[in-house]
Amino acid sequence: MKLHDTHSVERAILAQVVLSNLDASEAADSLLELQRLTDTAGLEIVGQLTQNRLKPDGGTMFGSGKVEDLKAIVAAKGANTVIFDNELNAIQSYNLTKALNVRVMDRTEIILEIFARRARSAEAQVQVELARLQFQLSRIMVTEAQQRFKGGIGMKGPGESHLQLRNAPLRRRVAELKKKLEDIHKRQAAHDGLKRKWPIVSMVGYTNAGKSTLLNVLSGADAYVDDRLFATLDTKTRLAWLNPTRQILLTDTVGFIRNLPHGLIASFRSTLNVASQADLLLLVVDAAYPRVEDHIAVCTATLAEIGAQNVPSLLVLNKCDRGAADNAVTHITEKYPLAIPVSAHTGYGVPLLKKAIIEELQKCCTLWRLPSAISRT
Ligand SMILES: Nc1nc2c(ncn2[C@@H]2O[C@H](COP(=O)(O)OP(=O)(O)OP(=O)(O)O)[C@@H](O)[C@H]2O)c(=O)[nH]1
Ligand SMILES: [Mg+2]
Repeated sequence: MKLHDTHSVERAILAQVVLSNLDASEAADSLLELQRLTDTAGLEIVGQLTQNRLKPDGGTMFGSGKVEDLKAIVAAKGANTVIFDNELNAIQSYNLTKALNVRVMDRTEIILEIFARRARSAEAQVQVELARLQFQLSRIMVTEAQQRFKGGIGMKGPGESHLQLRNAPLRRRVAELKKKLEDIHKRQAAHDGLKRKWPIVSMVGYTNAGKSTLLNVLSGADAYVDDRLFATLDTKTRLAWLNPTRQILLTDTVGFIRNLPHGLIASFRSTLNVASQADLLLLVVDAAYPRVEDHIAVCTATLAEIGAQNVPSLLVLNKCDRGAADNAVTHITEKYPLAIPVSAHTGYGVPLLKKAIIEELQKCCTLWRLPSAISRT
């Protein structure tokens, strides 16, 4: 399903500066992911350009010659958008927009765009609007500082009070949205109190790893599944039977990705909090993905960022029905012997996964310490 209608498709050129600390395959991978993000956001990719640099150009990210090349590609391909895989600061974004005369975005903006289009629940919509406004304000603040600098150190630039006035509605809206979120969370907290009869197992992992598919398999739910990044933005919680005597609450939530914008993490903190408040995490990865260890590393770092690093977890290697997963499974189970290979599509490994969840919960969940003989039925 395309999110965009075909008449208004934007034509995008992807741009990437490969810095010296990135190896070639990592850079290629990041660009491939940007392609998927761009496609998910409904833009058509009509070209791409990369440049190797020791460090980014402070004013335009690419060097000046490469900006000219980019300009030529934009004209030749009739593009109206340029998307950088690298994070652009306000000055780079401003200069590039001026030089190229088309819309310039970076990875953060494209992720924000996807989130904005996908947000369905009131909570997700407020969280995304907040993240977008804060992003917008952070860019304006840098431009303001630049103006002040031009006006002379310590002096107020001529447009400063005007800019502050112009930003006042944005700041008011931010305050309003924060209050709205607080109210939503208060209502949720009251509701969540009722749920603590069962252990909470939260599925986390890289976007597109198959979390929602696994939720459906384990609980018979009908969560939305799609071969696109960020199919899920809202937390879904379902009751699941692990065996005739054991029930858990299983939650599925927004996926992780490398360089997940900090503003989004902050705005989605309560959605992501299901992970830090869980009794057990299922860290789901796509074992058929060639650089699956990178995905594990991104997930581990994101879990630390949301304060869930100490929650017990099981590593779940999904998509084992795909031949490409064989090597990864051998390699990863050597490193993580407790990792569980499964296929949410064929059901392979699911009984073992249920058993492992029971065993882990018996070790770590105070709600749930029954004799192990019962749990192993
Ligand atoms: N081959 C194979 N494909 C799978 C398996 N599990 C899920 N998929 C596919 O992978 C894609 C993503 O699945 P989702 O369940 O939406 O993944 P997710 O982790 O919830 O993704 P986000 O919500 O975007 O973070 C879909 O096309 C699924 O059909 C599996 O075990 N094997
Ligand atoms: Mg999902």
